[in-house]
Amino acid sequence: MTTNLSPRIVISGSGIWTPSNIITNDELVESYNAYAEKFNSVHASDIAEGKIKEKPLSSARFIEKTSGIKARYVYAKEGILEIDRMRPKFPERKEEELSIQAEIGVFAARKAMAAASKTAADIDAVIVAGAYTQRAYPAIAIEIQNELGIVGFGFDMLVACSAATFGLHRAYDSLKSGSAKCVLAINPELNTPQVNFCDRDSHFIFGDVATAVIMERSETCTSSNSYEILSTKALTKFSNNIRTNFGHLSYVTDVDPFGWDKFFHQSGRIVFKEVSPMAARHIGEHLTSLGLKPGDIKRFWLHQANINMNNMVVKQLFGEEVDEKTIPTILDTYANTASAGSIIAFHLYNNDLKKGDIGVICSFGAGYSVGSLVLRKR
Ligand code: CO8
Repeated sequence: MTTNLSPRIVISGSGIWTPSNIITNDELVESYNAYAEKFNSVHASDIAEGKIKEKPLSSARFIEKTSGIKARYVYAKEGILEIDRMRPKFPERKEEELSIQAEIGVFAARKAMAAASKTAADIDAVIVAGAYTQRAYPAIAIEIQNELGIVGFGFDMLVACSAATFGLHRAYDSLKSGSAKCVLAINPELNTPQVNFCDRDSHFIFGDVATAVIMERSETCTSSNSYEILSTKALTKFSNNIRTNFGHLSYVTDVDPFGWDKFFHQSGRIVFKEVSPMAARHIGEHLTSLGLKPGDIKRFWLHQANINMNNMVVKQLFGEEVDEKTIPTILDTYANTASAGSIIAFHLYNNDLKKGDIGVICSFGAGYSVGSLVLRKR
């Protein structure tokens, strides 16, 4: 854990790029159910003989009740709702063209730079942090750095749902140590290509988005809306309960590179039960280390995987439920956007805080991983 030694480090701007395509629960369930019914009819005899399992039907009501998700933004709607495809269709880009992830990252980055009143010349480090990058190298961060004309260094890092907070931790450490003077941290979360839209248990969970944050030393900050970072704290504990086996080794292990285990899969109920107390304990300990109590916190910008999970985390922290304003949700419109969720919540719900108000950004998910930052409005 790091504490508030000088120099002071601030978040001076954030930005978000939201895809223009929306898929509602009703649309998603209608196409999944048509797919499942066709599958069951085509495989009727194998199902009757017990050779394969019948595909169960999905329900929009179940999705909203158990997760809080009503719709999701997606990079490409085409393909997801086609029952003979069941995956998005993206155009292939040439090597000379800007890659898709770099492009959406740049959209969000430009907004964060404008919010922080920064030009490329002010920034000297770019961190791309997310659940996936579309290739191993060259790093998406270096491509974005080139596109924006930033002189310095850039790198990619993957920590699933905690990538954004862990990326901000790296930005904070770089600024504290002096290895960077202004960091652009970006989360270009393209999740729908890793969703198994044929799986009832997970077909509804994810959406696409890109978020970005500018972090710098307080003496260079000219933003009218900035937050001092009082402290950062990270924790990981290995678990197979949220996993993807997609990767470059599939080529040499002679397995189907797109088999079911190569997509996002999880034991959702177990994750819910194990990660909620882990996150509550983490936040509680972080606050205690700063001499703070949950009641001192004006806003919790929590990871957005499940509204019931967030209510549970806060109930465990406070010992009672708190009002929606204290824990804003964006799940209804964005669904789970992997690491970007807590940053979307921060971006959309921080303007009303007053000088001196304290807030907590906290993510939790695969790994397992939990990452938090305690912020004070300047
Ligand atoms: N429609 C109707 N019924 C359904 C559906 C559906 N779509 N899905 C499941 N059911 C059924 C189940 O089969 C089960 O039936 P039965 O009781 O007969 O066995 C019943 O409904 C209850 O199922 P669950 O116990 O699974 O339901 P839950 O109440 O637990 O809700 C959730 C399921 C919503 C998935 C919930 O468990 C949850 O949100 N858990 C937390 C998970 C979480 O936070 N995971 C983090 C994942 S994100 C992350 O770490 C980043 C990964 C990287 C990004 C990946 C991008 C692709």
